[in-house]
Amino acid sequence: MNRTKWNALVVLAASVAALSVGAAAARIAGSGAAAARRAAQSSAAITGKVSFTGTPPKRAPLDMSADSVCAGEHSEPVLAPDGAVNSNGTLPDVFVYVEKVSGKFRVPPAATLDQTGCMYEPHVLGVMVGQELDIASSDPTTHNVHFMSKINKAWNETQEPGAPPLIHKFTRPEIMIMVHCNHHPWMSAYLGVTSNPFFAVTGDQGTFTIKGLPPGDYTLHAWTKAFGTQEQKITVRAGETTTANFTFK
Ligand SMILES: [Cu+2]
Repeated sequence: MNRTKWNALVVLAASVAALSVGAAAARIAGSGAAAARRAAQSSAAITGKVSFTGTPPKRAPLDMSADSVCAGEHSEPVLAPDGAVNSNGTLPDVFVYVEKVSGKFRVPPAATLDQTGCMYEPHVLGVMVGQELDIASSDPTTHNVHFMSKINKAWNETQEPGAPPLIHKFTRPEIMIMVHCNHHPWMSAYLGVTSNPFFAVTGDQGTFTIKGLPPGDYTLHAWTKAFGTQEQKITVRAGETTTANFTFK
């Protein structure tokens, strides 16, 4: 075989190899997409909006004068978060969750509760039983994180500036656990602990989406600190997204 023919053969062999690698990659990607499609077709989703009617309550500015570090982190007064209404007439910080879903579900990756500007961020959050909660501090002052649980074990722990996150898990469902700072009485957060991963918290658009739910009949709950709680019966079907709205006043 002369050199030109040999080179052509090498190029041909390399092309065949590249094609088969490409085909294998496409098959893997295809099977991933197919698995995602099958999962979406066999599970259900809920989406909705939480609205508010009436006059939004007046919210008092928080007095942070007890700690000059905290006060110094804000150039504008900070309003108490509970009772906030979004500019589009919806509610933020609503904990929406599905009660009693049978089956075993994968525990979601760690959730984070931060302390920044001597406020908890987010103000309302959820974790599943067994899910890790990392409590971080971005503040150059000392906090004392107090989980005022009634069903889970209550605890409180000091966190110095720059300290690593406090890591906790919860063993039983509990709606809701108040979180409080023993050094800064204005600091509050609310944690929902559920037995399944089917929960969401509304944001500045007041909407929520819960995906991957097994088809069935459920009770959907909406918890707010300022406006009470509501629930509604809901039926969800495989491959469908059901709309469920709430209105508080
Ligand atoms: Cu604090």
